[in-house]
Order: sequence, then C-alpha cells, then structure tokens
Amino acid sequence: MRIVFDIGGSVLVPDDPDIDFIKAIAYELTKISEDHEVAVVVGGGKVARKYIKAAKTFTPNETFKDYIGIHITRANAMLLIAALGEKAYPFVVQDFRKAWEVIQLKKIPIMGGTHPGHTTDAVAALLAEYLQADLLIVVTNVDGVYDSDPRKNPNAKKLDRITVDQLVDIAMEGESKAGGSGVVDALAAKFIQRGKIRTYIVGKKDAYSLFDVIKGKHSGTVVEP
Ligand code: U5P
Repeated sequence: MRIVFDIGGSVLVPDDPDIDFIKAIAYELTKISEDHEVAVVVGGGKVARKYIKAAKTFTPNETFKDYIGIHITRANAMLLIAALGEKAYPFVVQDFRKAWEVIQLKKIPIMGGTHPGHTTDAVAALLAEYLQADLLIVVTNVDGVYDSDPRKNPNAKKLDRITVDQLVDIAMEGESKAGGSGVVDALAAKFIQRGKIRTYIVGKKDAYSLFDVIKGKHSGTVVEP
C-alpha cells in the first residue's frame, strides 16, 4: 500500500517535544516502510498557534501569520527526520512531486506546510490525492470524529464510521483562520472528498501502534470515500 500519515503538531509537540512518542512513531514508520510506501506530513499545533497569537499583536495579516505557522511545521518535521535517521529524506519536502521522487528513492518524505491559507491536514489530503495513496491516516489530539466538539460538549459521541460527505459537513462548522483547530480543516475534508481517499482519523494512543492502525485496528473514525 501507499500510505500518507498526517501527524498533528500538538500530538508530536504538546508543549515540549514528546520524545518517547517521536521515538515510537519513528520505529513504527520504519517498520511499516519495509512493506509499504510511506509519506508523512507534520503539523505545527499548539506551538504554531502560540507564535501566531503573538504575531497578532504586531500584524493583522493572516497570510503573514500562516507563514509563521509553516515555519513551525517545518521545525517539527525536522525533528521527525532526525528521529527517522537514514530512513527519511534529510530535507523537509516542500513539493508533492518531490515527495513522489523521494518515495522512488525508497526513503520517507517528510513534509510540513506548503502555502498560506490552509493547515497541514489539507497538505496531507492533497499529497494523498497526488500520490494516489491507498490510505490517509490522520493522527490528532482528539481520538476520532465526534458529532459535536468533545472539548466543549461532554455528551459528544464518537463516530466509528462516517461518509466523506459527513466529514465535509462537520469540518465546515470549524473555522479557517491562521492557527484554526477543527478536527480536520474544511479544505482538507473537501480534498479527501474530491480524491476519494480512504481515511482513518485516530488519536495519539492509537498512533503508538501505527502498524495495527494501517490494518484497520484502531478506535478512531473510518471515513468512507
Ligand atoms: N499553515 C499554512 N499552510 C500550510 C500549513 C500550515 O498556512 O500548508 C499555517 C496555518 O496558519 C496553520 C498553522 O494553522 O500553519 C499550523 O499548522 P497546523 O498545525 O494547523 O496544520
């Protein structure tokens, strides 16, 4: 299989870099890459949002703040590259075609953000579409898709299986400002719909065994294309 992993920045770097988690996923990704083609997109998460919030003091320019976010995603990507060692391409990949080329070299391409105006979820969805991936795995700090925001509503129910049209509806309720934090960004949901990409949305706990996740063994949400 060809698999794209979308690892949330807040999962990788909650406040400080989560060394044990980064080690664990580097191990899992290396193991998976023995039998599958793997590409990874890393987010900026909480750290990016802190920088974007600070920058708001100085500028109302959303695009400028997006660029700050992109830099943070690339710093996080460098951390994962360091953890993967020889298995990863040693530069943060900034272009989908380059990611394809890196896969042909039998290395794992690691991307962060690309352009202002969206999050790394959208990058991952587009990458999955471009690479014609069999599977997109989104690792977030919520353990799946809920019928309402579980951080605000204690009665929110996790959805084991949804259609991509449902995902689009849920994502559209989120907001699309620099540093926005819906479960996936609306644009990403649209790309998943357009690319008809089979997608699993899972939490950090499941991500410790990505090897099981790719086989469908997880407690997150399956998005049917
Ligand atoms: N960002 C972009 N374009 C990208 C990726 C990220 O502008 O391709 C910016 C957004 O402001 C985003 C922030 O909210 O970086 C952090 O990325 P993420 O963790 O939300 O994906």
